Amino acid sequence: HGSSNTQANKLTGQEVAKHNNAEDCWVIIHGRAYDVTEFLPEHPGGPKIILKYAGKDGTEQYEPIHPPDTLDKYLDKSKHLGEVDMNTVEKEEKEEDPEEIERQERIQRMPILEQCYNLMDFEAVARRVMKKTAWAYYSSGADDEMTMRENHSAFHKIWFRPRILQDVENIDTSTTMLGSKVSIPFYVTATALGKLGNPEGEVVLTRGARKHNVIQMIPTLASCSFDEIVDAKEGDQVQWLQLYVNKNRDITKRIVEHAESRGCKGLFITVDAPQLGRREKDMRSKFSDVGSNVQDTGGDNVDRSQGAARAISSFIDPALSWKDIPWFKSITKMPIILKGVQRVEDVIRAVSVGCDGVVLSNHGGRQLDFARSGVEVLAEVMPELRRLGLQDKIEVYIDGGIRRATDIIKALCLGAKGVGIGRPFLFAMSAYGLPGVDRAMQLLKDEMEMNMRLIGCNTIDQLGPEFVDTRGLSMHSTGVPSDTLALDAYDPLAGPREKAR
Ligand code: FMN
Repeated sequence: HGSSNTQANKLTGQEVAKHNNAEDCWVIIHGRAYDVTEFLPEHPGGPKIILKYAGKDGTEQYEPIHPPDTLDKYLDKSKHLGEVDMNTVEKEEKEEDPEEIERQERIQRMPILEQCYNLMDFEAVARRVMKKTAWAYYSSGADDEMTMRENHSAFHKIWFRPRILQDVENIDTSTTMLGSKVSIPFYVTATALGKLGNPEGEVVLTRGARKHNVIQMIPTLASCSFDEIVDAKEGDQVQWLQLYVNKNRDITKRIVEHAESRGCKGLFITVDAPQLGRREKDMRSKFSDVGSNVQDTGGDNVDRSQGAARAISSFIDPALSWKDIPWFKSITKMPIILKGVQRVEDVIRAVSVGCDGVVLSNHGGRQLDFARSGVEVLAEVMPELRRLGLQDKIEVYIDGGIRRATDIIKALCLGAKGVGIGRPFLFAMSAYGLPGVDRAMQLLKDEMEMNMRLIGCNTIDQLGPEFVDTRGLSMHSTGVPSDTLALDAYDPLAGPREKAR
């Protein structure tokens, strides 16, 4: 066999099906067969998941997790066996999965897009229409998910001190981030595996970002290839690169140089993930997905069937340290920003080693549980930077839990240059595709203009600490006791309505 197979001489499904075990394992991906026997132990996601598809077509499972150039990059050409006549491949008798049937029914009754009035609404819809595994990967946080929820609720501890009678007829929300002009100071932060939520993947976010003149940060672990995401941009649209640093620095160097040559305007090195956090929702949903017939194939000492996240991130270098920063500066002219800084000492150190920015972030609550929210750290960082006269030496961003324009405004008042938003755009994309992303961004813009007006500011540079009351910010326990009499009287706001049956 091997490369000698010509178009006319396609492999048959029966032929491939013979190679169905750990000693002799072929799989079909996108109509082509591959001999992965020797690759099994090297697969970052572990051999089990491949063995589940030994002798079969694994495309559906493979697709969202692997960028299109993966096989060419990592599997020797001699193992590419050529095209398969897909008519001869036995179709998997898919059991009618009752959960899937229910999901399809829910999709039929999905609220129309116009029923989504804020970013939380997209999340409520996505929860009901996404595949369980995809929802688990996107929505999960680490351990007890305390930090994940704190990210959002931290904003509820900051209140406004608006000013009045300011002539707020004209509002301008534009500003610059790392020197690029943007129409509103939020960016689409890096989130891995876009195709879990939408078959087109991250390019949908690229198109949404272009329409609204906001910046997109491209994840190292995108489902689309890096070049596909860059090719999807138009004109002088700005993109940044999020970098997971590989143990093999040659690979990292190639990624960075390539990103710079393709016009990326910022290098965001993720520093909060030397090991991936335990996201139990993700792990549980994956575990049930690995069929019982492959539970004891053996040969794999490390159990890597621990959810999508851990499977794809085993290359990340836990030895990354401050000592590496000068090397990054030597290989690129892009501004260098540390993503995932969590205390003021490290911001000051970032300034001293010549970083251009930091993102105060805890990875959306997916890493260290009980890490503080980005906005709380921001309130700690900015007064200290001002005291030391360093506030103009570095751009400070935050992400995590931002769902309303008031959240953005609070961060800007406290001194952030901009904010990153992750899950809301994933959920908008998963539920409604590009129109969803478009609407989510437009809703934020509308909220932003209205709320700037209501606190009495015309432009971003007018926002400052005098507009917020942050006295409650350090409180990590619950706030006021609930007024139980009021609970009965209060009508909770309802989510988007489903269409009639
Ligand atoms: N951060 C990274 O630096 N690299 C990643 O590959 C990455 N993947 C993510 C995947 C998902 C599904 C989510 C939700 C977050 C991911 N993050 C990643 C973290 C985000 O960049 C960001 O810090 C976080 O999502 C912000 O919180 P929010 O989702 O509440 O807006």
